[in-house]
Amino acid sequence: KAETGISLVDLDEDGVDRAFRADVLKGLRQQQKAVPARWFYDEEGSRLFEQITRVAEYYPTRAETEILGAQGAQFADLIGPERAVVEFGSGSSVKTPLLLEAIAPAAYVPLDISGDFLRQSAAALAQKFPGLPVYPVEADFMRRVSLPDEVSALAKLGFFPGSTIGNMVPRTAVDLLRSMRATLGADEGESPMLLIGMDLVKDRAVLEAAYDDAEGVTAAFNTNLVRRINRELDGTIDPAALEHSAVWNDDLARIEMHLRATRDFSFEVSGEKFSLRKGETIHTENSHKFTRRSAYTLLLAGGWTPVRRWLDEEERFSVILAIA
Ligand code: AVI
Repeated sequence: KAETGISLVDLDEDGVDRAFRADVLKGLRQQQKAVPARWFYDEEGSRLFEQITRVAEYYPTRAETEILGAQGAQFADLIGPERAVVEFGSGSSVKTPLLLEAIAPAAYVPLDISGDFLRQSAAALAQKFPGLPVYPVEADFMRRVSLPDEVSALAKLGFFPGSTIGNMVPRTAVDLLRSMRATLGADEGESPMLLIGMDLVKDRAVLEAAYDDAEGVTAAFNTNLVRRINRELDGTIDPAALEHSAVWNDDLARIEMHLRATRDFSFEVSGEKFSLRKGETIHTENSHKFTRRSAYTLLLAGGWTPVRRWLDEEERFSVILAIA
């Protein structure tokens, strides 16, 4: 990347992201074809996700923003002003300023794997909060990250909004929660805290609509993955032969997004041949939903003790403060 000369993306001699190719080929060879949801977020995918957060049926962003706006005084009370806020994923346009305004922290450290996106949002926040030291770190936060020396003496508050934890299966979510403990220095100095957004189990119809909006934005977001595979990995998948599907899996308490074949067809990706029968799917995303107990159990398994929990007026979404 231009400013650092370092990029965390590993490209081969043809400029193909090796991890993307490996994940897609491995996933397509499985009996139940699957591609990890992290590959949704190319430029177009990130733009479509932004658009999803504004569609009528997709309530999580609005509900969480409502909580962050309403509970500022309590956050300030429980968290105090002495901590460095470490955000896992770079600051979204509205949520982060609400937290920073509420607690007026000693420093802000956004972590993101995408350097460009990170620098953009760090610059925007530095402008909005002129007195606040901002130290962006380009890193994969699924592993332990070393934080800048400038914040080593400060206690930390991790911030992980959006219910992004719900896009991981429990064992990956627990690994991440443990990595966060390590990143935030759980075994040194003052115990870190974590403020995390977790979406709630609710009526199936409300959940399925949130992931299959009438405007078709979520469908476009799902199908964009196929366009990305075709473009970046020499894919020959006919997007018109796949339809968007979002179904509540009640046993596992998650919305599953799939792309379902509307006819039998064959295709290639990176020179390898695959086929789908009519009705077969490629599994593209899980979005787990939580109850109070399942959220607390997951946090405890990851080394975090819940301190307080807040809901929006309509009780659709939760924000939980926990301590290591
Ligand atoms: C980013 N993540 C929390 C979103 C979710 O709700 O699981 C991604 C998303 N997928 C479809 N719509 C939104």
